[in-house]
Amino acid sequence: MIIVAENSSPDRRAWLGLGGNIGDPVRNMALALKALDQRDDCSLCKVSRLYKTPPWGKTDQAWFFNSCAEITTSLEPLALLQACLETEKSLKRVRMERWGPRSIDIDILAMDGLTLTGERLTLPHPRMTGRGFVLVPLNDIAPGIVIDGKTVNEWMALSDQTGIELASEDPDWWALGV
Ligand code: A4P
Ligand code: MG
Repeated sequence: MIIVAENSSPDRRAWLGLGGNIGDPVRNMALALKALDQRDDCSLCKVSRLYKTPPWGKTDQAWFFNSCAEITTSLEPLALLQACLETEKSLKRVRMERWGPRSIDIDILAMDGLTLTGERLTLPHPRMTGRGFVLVPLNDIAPGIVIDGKTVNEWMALSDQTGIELASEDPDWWALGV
């Protein structure tokens, strides 16, 4: 017999962009991925390799580490945003200036088939198609998903990847040592 829980919503795939440039951002990203995976309403499916990237937007700050992950979730978009913000907070992120230094940033890049424009959440992430530090890791795990009419792989080919370096060859960088 199959029992379907009342009020359960179907799982959707979502893609997250993670980054940080103060403290120990690699450890923070690993802890964030584990924390999300431990929730009943999210499970981690794929994690990109780890990249070191020059700062975008506000350039007089330390280089970033960046990665991307694919999860499945039963959460509605705003609840997933809340889960990401709570995870950032639990890792002691303090919001200071826009595009400025941060111990951890978790952006929702896209959710399966959803387009949304709101005060608190815009999907797909409005600036993702122009950012090498998002597209290079996302291309590791989801090269074929279509964002604003082009695949991630096509957007990546059009993006500026100057200075982006692979920081670890180990695909399980996030599973180790934390
Ligand atoms: N928000 C709206 N849409 C979304 C979405 N799709 N995902 C709202 C997540 N949040 C979304 O975010 C501000 C608010 O945006 C959230 O509370 C949510 O309601 P924030 O993280 O507090 O502010 P922020 O990150 O400083 O600003 P913003 O515009 O989100 O910056 P980004 O786009 O996150 O860029 N350079 C490199 N190399 N690597 C980086 O990771 N990151 C940034 C920050 C700048 N330069 C970087 C990197
Ligand atoms: Mg952000």
